[in-house]
Amino acid sequence: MHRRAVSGQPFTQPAPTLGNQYTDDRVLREYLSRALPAAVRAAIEPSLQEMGELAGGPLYAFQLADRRNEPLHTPWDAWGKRIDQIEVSPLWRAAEGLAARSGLIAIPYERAHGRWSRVHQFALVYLFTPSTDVYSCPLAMTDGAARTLVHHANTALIERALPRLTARDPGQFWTSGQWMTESIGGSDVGLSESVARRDSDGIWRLYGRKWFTSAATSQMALTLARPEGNPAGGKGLALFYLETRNQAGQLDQILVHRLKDKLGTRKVPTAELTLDGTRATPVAGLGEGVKSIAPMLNITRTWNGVSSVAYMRRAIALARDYARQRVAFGAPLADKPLHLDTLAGMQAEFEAGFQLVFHLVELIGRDETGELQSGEQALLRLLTPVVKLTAGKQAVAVCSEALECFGGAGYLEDTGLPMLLRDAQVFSIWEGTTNVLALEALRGGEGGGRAALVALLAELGAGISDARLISVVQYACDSVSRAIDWRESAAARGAAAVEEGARGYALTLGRSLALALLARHAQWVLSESGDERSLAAALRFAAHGVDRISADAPFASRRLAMDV
Ligand code: MFK
Repeated sequence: MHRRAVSGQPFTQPAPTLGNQYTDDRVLREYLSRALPAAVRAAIEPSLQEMGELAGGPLYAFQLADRRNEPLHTPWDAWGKRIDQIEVSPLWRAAEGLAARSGLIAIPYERAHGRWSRVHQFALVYLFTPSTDVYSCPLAMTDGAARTLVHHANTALIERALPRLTARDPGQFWTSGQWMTESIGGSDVGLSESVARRDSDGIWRLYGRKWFTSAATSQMALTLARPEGNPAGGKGLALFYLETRNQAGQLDQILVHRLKDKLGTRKVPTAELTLDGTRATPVAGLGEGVKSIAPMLNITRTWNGVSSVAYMRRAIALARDYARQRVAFGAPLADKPLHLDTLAGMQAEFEAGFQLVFHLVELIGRDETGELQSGEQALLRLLTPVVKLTAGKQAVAVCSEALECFGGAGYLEDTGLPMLLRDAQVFSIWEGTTNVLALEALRGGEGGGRAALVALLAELGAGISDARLISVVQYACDSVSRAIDWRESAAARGAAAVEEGARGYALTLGRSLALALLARHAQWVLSESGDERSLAAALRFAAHGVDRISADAPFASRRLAMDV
């Protein structure tokens, strides 16, 4: 409430607060009611309640108190011995134990709720992530590594590592790194220079510099290196498993040069390191490394998408609480039409992103239980990059807007708010930039992916009866048709024309599907309770526009881009 300055005491604005992040989240609760069988929902609800309470209460307080702690790299001990010790922040240490105990990795491998296990896992991750300063990064890679080992059916490595990666006992739990990026090959991984050499005793050893190894404190990593004599390019690389420490507990021929000085994700100990004969085991033969690591990328990209919607939700929850409290020009911001309009726009983007990301989560769950039809397999391949790039861009825009909702306070580090934007900026970069993923979406549409998307849109539309939502879904379908037509006409003009429009194409597919999924959800809510909030979100999201195909430019982009 508005507090006046009395007896010389200046006004102080109460900080925004959070409630139980599960019970307060209408969108999550409605989604789970619609998507899950009642028995599954009842079984998982206590875990969501508990995580929601932690995330909005003690964990959020811990996060604010931990704000200035960052990982510390100590290269040498006092006597000159190389130790490369990395100490993470107290919040991160607590997050690791909580993640293990809550089964954030275990759940989809235990699969207690069949195809719904992925929904359970990612609903928990969605609640956990915004209060744990991107501890989701090592968890994403851990999940990706577990999935990749299972995918390649490497029995020895599965027996060795899977029980650790999926442990619920924090004392047994391992995380995994995904050591892919080299300074020559961030996006173009096939350029990687690391070499794999086989000793006379038959042991593979890796040599090379890894330039961006996130969460360098993991006990194991999956990484790429080129077995000596292999050809250049991604096919000449091989996927290797390594354990970071030897039996004496020392780093196994790994030299940590420094931690990265990043814009955001500052709690994540991202290192530059050199492998100088690190023991490793091939995971899936001695070539096709890029293809072999793809299952890991697809999982980490999904974590990235879930994190994007989780950050949007957190940004809105804080801005909404503040709007109730902050009085300006004679009324709370929550009574100001223009401020409400801004919040409404953010909420619409979030609701659409949420439905999109959790649709991908459902597909993964069904893939893992062998329930996907072949067309849906192609759809999963198409949607993984599309969902990640769509949600990543939304998160940056919504978090930026949220900071503005607080005026100057949103720009002050000790409110904890700027961290939202700095961290959100990573989502469109990490795990493939928007443009690299747009190119992947072009490839992913081959083999039936586009046809499956059109079929899905038709199915979504068929279940809708509200006239307003029918026209919304029609708009989504028309936009996808236009994107597909564009792709065909661009192909006739050559590969450069297709590449030039890839981002607009991928965003159109992502936003159109998000709109249709939101419309389906809004129809369900209308029918269940008559609540019109998701309907309003769908109409608002449609008004933001989902068609991102540009009209063919009269001049080539090169002239504008390079000013030539
Ligand atoms: C909050 C949580 C955030 C998560 C945190 C995780 C932190 C992890 C830290 C990092 O490591 S970030 C670094 C992430 N780097 C990337 O994501 C790389 C981005 N670049 C790409 O994705 C490129 O498109 C790619 C490296 C894959 C291109 O390499 P190539 O050598 O040109 O491969 P190509 O020809 O596209 O694909 C080779 C094979 O793999 C093909 O199969 P075929 O040989 O049978 O034709 C592809 O179809 C297949 N493939 C590629 N991507 C795939 C895939 N298959 C399935 N899914 C995919 N995504």
